[in-house]
Amino acid sequence: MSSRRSFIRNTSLAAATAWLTGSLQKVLAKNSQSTPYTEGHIVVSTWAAGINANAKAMEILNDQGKAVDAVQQGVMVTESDRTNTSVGLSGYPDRDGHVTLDACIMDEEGNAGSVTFLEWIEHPVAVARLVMDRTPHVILSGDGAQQFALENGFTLRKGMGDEARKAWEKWKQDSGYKPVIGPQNHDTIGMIARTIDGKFAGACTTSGTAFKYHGRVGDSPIIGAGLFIDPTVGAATATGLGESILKICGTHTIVELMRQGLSPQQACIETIKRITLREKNIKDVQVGFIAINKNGDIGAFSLQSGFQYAVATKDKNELLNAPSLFEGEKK
Ligand code: SD4
Repeated sequence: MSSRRSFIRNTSLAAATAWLTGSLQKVLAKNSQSTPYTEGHIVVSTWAAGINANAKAMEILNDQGKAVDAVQQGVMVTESDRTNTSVGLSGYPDRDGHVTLDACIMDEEGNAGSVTFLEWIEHPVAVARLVMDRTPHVILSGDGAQQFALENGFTLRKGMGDEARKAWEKWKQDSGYKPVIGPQNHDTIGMIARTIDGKFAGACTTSGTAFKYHGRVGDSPIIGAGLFIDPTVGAATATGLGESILKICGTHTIVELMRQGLSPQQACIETIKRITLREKNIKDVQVGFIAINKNGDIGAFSLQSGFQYAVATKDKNELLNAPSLFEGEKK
């Protein structure tokens, strides 16, 4: 075990907090520059699956499509990817064997739609879009969300992915039916876009934490936690342990910090810092944030190392390693 880990474990919260603050100052000094991309459309997504999703989103933007259509179509690529066990119907189930999906979307005016705890629908983000466009509400949940989807032409696709079923069967034998939420296996897609004319949109979609309690909803479909856009300021989205993100309204915090003048990178770091001040077992938590502002400056930061994000601009679509507070820890 690293000395840093044992230090955190064995000291009082106050001492650990002081240590973390010092550590953060060093990290800030090293990583506080946002990456500037001033020209053209920009699409940024969490994790490696973001590459294919970004490519689709860029295609739509380059075809004069709207930012909200670009992010929706972009993350739908990941929702349909049968190899992804964190997003869509091939995702890991909850502890009772239900794959329950969470998703949300926001457009250039700050309108929002969301679905939580939705079963057997391939594209929860598309349902979230209709909640935004066709209802007076922001969130529909569970059976009600499914009923709304069916009324709007979606069909049920029952079943579980093969890999997810195998993992669940193994988990049932090994776990004593107790969910353990750790830093691994986070591959949720959050996507944010800024168009050439300064408009934002974002989407976030997930099957949530593996083997969670039935009924658990994470940060991803919650506006201000998993995704937030202020049309006059910028956009942010999140991945990782939803409980930690929810407790500090992670993406809303980032956008508000950008409003106060912080760069996207500084805002992501400061928001990670808030999590360190809240969580007792910080080494067991992974959270990653990405953010973008009006100028097209991009920020990305995570608690543990291993968080990757995909950035698509005029000439490139590349996967980057985000700087993190803790280096060399498991993701
Ligand atoms: C959740 N934030 O449900 C999601 C999990 C996640 O990559 O990001 N996985 O808590």
